[in-house]
Amino acid sequence: MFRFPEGFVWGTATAAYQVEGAATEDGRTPSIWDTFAATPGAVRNGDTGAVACDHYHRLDTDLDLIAQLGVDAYRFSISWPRVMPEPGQVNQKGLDFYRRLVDGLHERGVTPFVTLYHWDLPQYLEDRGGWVARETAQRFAEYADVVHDALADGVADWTTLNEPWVSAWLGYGYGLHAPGRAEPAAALAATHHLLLGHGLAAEAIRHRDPAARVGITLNLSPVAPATDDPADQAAARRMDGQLNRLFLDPLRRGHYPADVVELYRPVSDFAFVHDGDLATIATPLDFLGVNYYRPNLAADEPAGTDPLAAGVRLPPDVARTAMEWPIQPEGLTEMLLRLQQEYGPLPLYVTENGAAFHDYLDPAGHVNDPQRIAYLDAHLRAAHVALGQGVDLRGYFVWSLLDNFEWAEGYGRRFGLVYVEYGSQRRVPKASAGWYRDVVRANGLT
Ligand code: IFM
Repeated sequence: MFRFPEGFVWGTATAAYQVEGAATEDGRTPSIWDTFAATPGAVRNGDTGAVACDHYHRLDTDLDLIAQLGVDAYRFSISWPRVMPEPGQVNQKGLDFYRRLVDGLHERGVTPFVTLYHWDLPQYLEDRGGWVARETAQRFAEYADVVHDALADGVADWTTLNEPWVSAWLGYGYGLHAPGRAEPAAALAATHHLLLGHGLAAEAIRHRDPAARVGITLNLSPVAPATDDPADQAAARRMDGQLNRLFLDPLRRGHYPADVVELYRPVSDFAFVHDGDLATIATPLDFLGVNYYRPNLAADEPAGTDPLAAGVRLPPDVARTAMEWPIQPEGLTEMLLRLQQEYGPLPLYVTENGAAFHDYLDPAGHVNDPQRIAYLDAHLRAAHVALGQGVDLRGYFVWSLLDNFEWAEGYGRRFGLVYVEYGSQRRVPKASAGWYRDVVRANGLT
């Protein structure tokens, strides 16, 4: 029996733009994702988050689905342009939605875990430079203050940012996510201002509420060289630097990794780093959230899209998800152990883990998803191995509660425990939902 410790938090998660819809209702203004999704060719199939899972109008149904899973906690994000639709303006109707969400969770015995930023920057801030502009970090702290003020009596666990690597590098470095810029120098400045925003927001929340638990969630993934060739080994070090250490080192050690700074010197003078910033960024964390999906294999690729970093290779002969991501649960054990050894001691949560597969509703009205059950089962065992080796892992959240808008991949990639039939908005819990409910009830796997 793979039992988890007493008090281990079992959860599931979503993010505002991926599920809410109601993009123009009750005062919400566009985020960078509304703009990006409206750009021809940016999102597969021209999909947008305008309706998504219509969660904004189906809150009670979705709260009941969460309750049926029997989870302890639900991780969701707040839509910044719903809460602050114009510079300096607070939208009470937007806050009211999250109040109902927090209250509805408590009524069902579920603890809310709030993420303040899951990629939906107000477009009015992007128009002033977005995360490349230092001002955005300050605006983020003000927004954190507003949300905290409205929800603090119902929320103890606050995550500032979700996956700042994705915001900075997919959004500003490679142009694959909103706002669609492809300039490494912009990605570096965005990285710094996101981390600064995290630090300022954490300080703002703690100033108001010393008992608040404040953390950040990173997408972390071990990187191995594709071959023994020293060039590939160097590429793996570069990729690990950009993906993992560029975020972990400033947050946990108060400095950027020297090799990554050297790597990017030709494109940036790092003048955006001001005195005192790194002390703010390294403000103590109450927890670190880890989003784990896959490991990476790096190959030297001087002529690739990111010649300064490395090319990604897929390991041969390894099963993959519908995202083409290789399935390697040992990577989760490896990452959790590394965090404990190199960056600990620190309470950790797996704030996201899950997989997309080609799910479909069968004629009997069921969604049978044995591959997802196998994926989650294997990753929970991998997390359990890390626990057994002393890692301070406090909880695990399945991504995601619902099938939803998978960013540049649109609705074609289904990560949910619950199937969403988008035309009718009917929800059908998949076989994995029943499996997860049993795991939570037993507090482990047999
Ligand atoms: O859907 C995303 C989520 O928004 C952030 N982490 C990864 C998930 C799957 O790609």
